[in-house]
Amino acid sequence: MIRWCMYCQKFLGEMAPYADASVSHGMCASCDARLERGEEVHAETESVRALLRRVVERAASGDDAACEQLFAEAQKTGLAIESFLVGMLQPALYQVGCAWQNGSLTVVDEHRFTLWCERAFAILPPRKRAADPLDLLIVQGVDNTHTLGPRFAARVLSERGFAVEAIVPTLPLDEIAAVVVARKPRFVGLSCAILDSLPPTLRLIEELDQRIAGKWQTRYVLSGFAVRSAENLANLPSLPIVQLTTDFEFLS
Ligand code: B12
Ligand SMILES: [Zn+2]
Repeated sequence: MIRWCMYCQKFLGEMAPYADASVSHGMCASCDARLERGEEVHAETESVRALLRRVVERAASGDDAACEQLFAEAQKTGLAIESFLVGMLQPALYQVGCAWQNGSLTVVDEHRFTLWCERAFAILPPRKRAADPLDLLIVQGVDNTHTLGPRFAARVLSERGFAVEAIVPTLPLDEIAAVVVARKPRFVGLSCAILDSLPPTLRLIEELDQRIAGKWQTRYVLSGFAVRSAENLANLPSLPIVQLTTDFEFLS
């Protein structure tokens, strides 16, 4: 679930259930303080909804020109990059996934929508290559071709000041091991969008850990939509070196 401040329209972050794309309105600390001081604050819940609605409409029709325009508008209204990505594009993509799943949207529609989001991501101001040693290196879980998730995660975390790199598409194990040894990440994160890739990805982590033994020691996190949406991960074999996570708290 996505949370926005109902007063100033600041993006407040996500909260469980993570697979739920609906928007909930709360209050940010600064509006709370203003209300405490008795200052007048007008609840304004419509502007973010309206922008989100237009993002969904334009993305659905594959209107490339609107892509830059809507990002510019988002910036004009003071939306940070994280708010645009996680507060707007991500819930829109989650909704598209549901619509595709329940048959109200075709694969072609879904591809058009995704391409639009790729474009919107590509027009973000460029970011510098993260310096080594990395806080987090994100690589794809086994058989995961969903590349937006790991790239969004890396961008959001670098906006927050962490040294994060996401490498997509999938790399062979030897290449992953070489990058880990070279870039010395505190954490290696595996991204899984589909449930079926969780068990083989745990095995991949075990192999990777053996491969880098004696050269670099790191910790592992497993995340992505598969982890966020799973109702029950009890059947998943537990691996002491791996932490399953639905958010970015492990970094702080
Ligand atoms: C776009 C899309 C595709 C595109 C991907 C294009 C691309 N370049 O990425 C394509 C068409 C390739 C695709 C293919 C498939 N897809 Co698909 N796809 C989607 C869709 C609609 C959006 C994905 C997305 O970009 N989301 C937005 C991103 C930003 O969100 P996110 O991935 O959750 O990432 C965030 C967090 O999870 C986190 N995060 C992600 N990775 C990591 C890693 C670390 C370390 C950390 C800390 C955090 C983190 O940070 C991100 C930012 O907040 C989803 C719906 C959904 N709910 O996500 C379905 C969805 C993921 N796909 C699904 C399926 C079934 C498939 C296919 C099997 C369909 C098919 N029959 O061919 C194939 C599988 C391909 C494969 N083997 O991977 C299902 C998965 C169901 C399941 N639970 O297993 C979903 C959920 C749709 C649905 N509702 O059924 N898909
Ligand atoms: Zn506020």
